[in-house]
Amino acid sequence: MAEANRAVGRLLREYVDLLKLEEGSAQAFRVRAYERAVAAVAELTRDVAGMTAGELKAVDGIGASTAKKIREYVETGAIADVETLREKYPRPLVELMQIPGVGPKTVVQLRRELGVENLDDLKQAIAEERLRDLAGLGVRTEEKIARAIERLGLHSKERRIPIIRALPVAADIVAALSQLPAVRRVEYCGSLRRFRETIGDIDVVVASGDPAPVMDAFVGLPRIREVLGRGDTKASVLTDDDLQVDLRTVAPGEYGAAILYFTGSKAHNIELRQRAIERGWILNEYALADADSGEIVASRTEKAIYDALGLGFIPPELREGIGEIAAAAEDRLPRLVEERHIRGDLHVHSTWSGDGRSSLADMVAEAARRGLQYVAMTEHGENLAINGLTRDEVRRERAELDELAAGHPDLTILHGAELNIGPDGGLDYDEDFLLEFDWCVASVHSHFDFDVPTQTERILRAIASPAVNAIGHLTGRRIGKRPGIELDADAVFETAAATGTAIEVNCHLDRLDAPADLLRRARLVDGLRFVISTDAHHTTELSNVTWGVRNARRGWVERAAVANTWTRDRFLKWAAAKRRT
Ligand code: DGT
Ligand code: CA
Ligand code: CA
Ligand code: ZN
Repeated sequence: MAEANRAVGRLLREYVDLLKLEEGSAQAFRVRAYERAVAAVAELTRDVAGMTAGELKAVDGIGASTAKKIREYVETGAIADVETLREKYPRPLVELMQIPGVGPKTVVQLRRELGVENLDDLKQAIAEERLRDLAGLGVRTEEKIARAIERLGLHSKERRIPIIRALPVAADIVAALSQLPAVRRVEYCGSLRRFRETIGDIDVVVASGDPAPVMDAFVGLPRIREVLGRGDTKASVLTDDDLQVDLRTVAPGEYGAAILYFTGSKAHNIELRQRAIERGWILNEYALADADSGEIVASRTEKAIYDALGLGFIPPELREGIGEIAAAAEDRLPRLVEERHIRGDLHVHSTWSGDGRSSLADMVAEAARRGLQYVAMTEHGENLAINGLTRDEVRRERAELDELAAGHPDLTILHGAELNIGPDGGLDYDEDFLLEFDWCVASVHSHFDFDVPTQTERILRAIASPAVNAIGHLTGRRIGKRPGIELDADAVFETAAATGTAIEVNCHLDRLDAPADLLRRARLVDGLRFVISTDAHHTTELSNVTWGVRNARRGWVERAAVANTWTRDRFLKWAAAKRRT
């Protein structure tokens, strides 16, 4: 996506949040209008920087005032209305809206009546039991908010950024630096390269024989708000949306040692260094070298260093110091899934669903264009208000799919559904109707607050249905925004394995669900299968498979356990087997 589109998208998203506070409601007309504009900009294939106001206005979802703001950004690098509201509503106040149960109206009320300006103020007000006396809140709400703060792990001191915010910024920086003639290699490292779901700061490493122009270019990148520090080979900056980026420039011959060191994790590095010491070597960010003579053993590539230490290459997603080094030493690292292994996508929406944004024909064509061998179209079930399909609509979609299939002889199209797991584990439609589908995903879309036994029970009941092939986005979390449901994951995995029900790895960057830590437990369960599915609502989202694969890798999931790496025949036979039980 063009740099300007990304920047405009971010500013408009920020504007939406600010407007919510200004209007005191998330449903206000202006808020809705700009939300549509954000979605429209995200889907634009043209660079907004080259579009006239007239062309912008012609885009579905972009009105006259948005078009004007976009032009303003392109011409001046800022949007005055956003700046004005930023003054009025500082970021710590805006961020309170991330807490489930705290909407714009509540934030405004907390500020007006209790002087709450940030998370610390809010925590203190809760500690003093002052929320319960506010109109419309009460003890229950106060407790709910306290619990949400706790479960989200919102600590004001150690602020972590959801990966969905950090990754595009890092990708832009890497792309910009890679254009420079002085740059030989460049990569983002740190927790982002390990694919942690939240990021403290972004670490970028460059190989260059001539660091000065690289440093100049880095601190001069667009959207840098502040230069925190700058030396000959090191610099730290703050971006305009408050992300810290550290850059380190090294000689090309040290690049492997540098990216190894800056990828971490710290625990992984410490174990590696210990292994080096046992061999009479030292390992640092410059090289693996002999402790006495200083002679370099390896430094140019990570692989050379791992090889010298008697380990195979350890993929970054595994480098957490949780047994991966011992596993590598004994040659029993998991055989991880890779994007090129993926042959099918088993969770895809179209405009038949209320929240789908590309037509059925377009989604199927894109799946074919991407070279998939099988795809399941899984619109929402009828119990999901607004977005779900009636029985009649299901049948009409099936007819349309039958017609589309003729145009795509190399793609097997499954007619599926994404069912809603009800509060008691009930599903949409009825069992006979469900068994007419080729494939069903069942997901939790409501009642996130149940206790562990109730939550677990409802999912086990869904798994018991012969129509349910996979459990979608297992915890329902939105990283940094909504904590997942609490459940007995091991019981779910055991039952899923026993019944031939897959656990989905949802590819949305703000979901990455099931989370990697649960996947590490799941992968130990005999016979449990996974599907890595995009849950795409637009053609562009089919490419999100990259993120699901990286999350599965972080969860130590083996390729062999991922059902949509299998050949079409094997997959179809397996999927059909459960539906016959
Ligand atoms: P973050 O930024 O909190 O999400 O996590 P990281 O892992 O990106 O940590 P960061 O940015 O503090 O440092 C980047 C990498 O540099 C880290 O993963 C390992 C390496 N590193 C930093 N400090 C130390 C240290 O004191 N000892 C060792 N062995 N490595 C370190
Ligand atoms: Ca970092
Ligand atoms: Ca750092
Ligand atoms: Zn879905």
